[in-house]
Amino acid sequence: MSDLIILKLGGSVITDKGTDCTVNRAALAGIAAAIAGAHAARIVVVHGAGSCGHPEAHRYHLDKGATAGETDGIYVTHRAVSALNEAVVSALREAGVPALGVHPLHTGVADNGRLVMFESRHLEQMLALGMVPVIHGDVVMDLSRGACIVSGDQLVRYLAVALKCTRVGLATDVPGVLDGGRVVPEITPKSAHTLQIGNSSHTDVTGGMKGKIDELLGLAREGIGADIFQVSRLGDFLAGNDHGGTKVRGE
Ligand code: IP8
Repeated sequence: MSDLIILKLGGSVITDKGTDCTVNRAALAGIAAAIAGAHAARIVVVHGAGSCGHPEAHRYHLDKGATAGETDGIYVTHRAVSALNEAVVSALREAGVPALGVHPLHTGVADNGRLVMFESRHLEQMLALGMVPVIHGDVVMDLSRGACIVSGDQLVRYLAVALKCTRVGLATDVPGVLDGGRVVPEITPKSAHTLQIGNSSHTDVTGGMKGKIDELLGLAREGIGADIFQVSRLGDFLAGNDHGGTKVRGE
């Protein structure tokens, strides 16, 4: 069986984070061409929200959950990130990739901000049919808080284990994890606390680079490593070549 790759597309790669919901169609076309060229692999795409979801989640304080009668933010945020999902799926399909959008709001349940259930059997079925499921950070019903935001990185961690994936890649707008302006080649649970990791200045309700590393260290502890690289090196990552970025590994 070929590699099963979970590929996370950062929200800042596929949207312009400086403005309200602007899809970066040129970036999407390049990504779609790279994925279309990776014939051998089975791929699940997970994408972040960028400017299509974070501003809405922030505006409606979804980080604090939702209460009865105050639910507009759930609809508005899900609508924004679903529109982005449709743009990602369309770009992939235009490049000949048999992509299909999957919304976590419909298939996942969280408790206190963490996924406690996410149906993945339909994803296995899609992969068996040769399709590329495209999942995204989303608003999800939460047993304690009413609703919460589940980031693409949390989904990556959950799905990598559930689907027993062999490789995890995060395509970002920076060359890797930067410490003092230099790419950190490898991060382990032991080395992580020595790093000074900067965060984006744009609205990000799920913790930016720090939130990403925390999720990936959790995954590394479960035996699945992940690679963080600049989106321009996506072809190298998919081909299994050096990508000049950061590898997150267990001890
Ligand atoms: O961009 C956040 O996902 P992320 C999802 O992966 C929403 O952190 C709806 C803000």
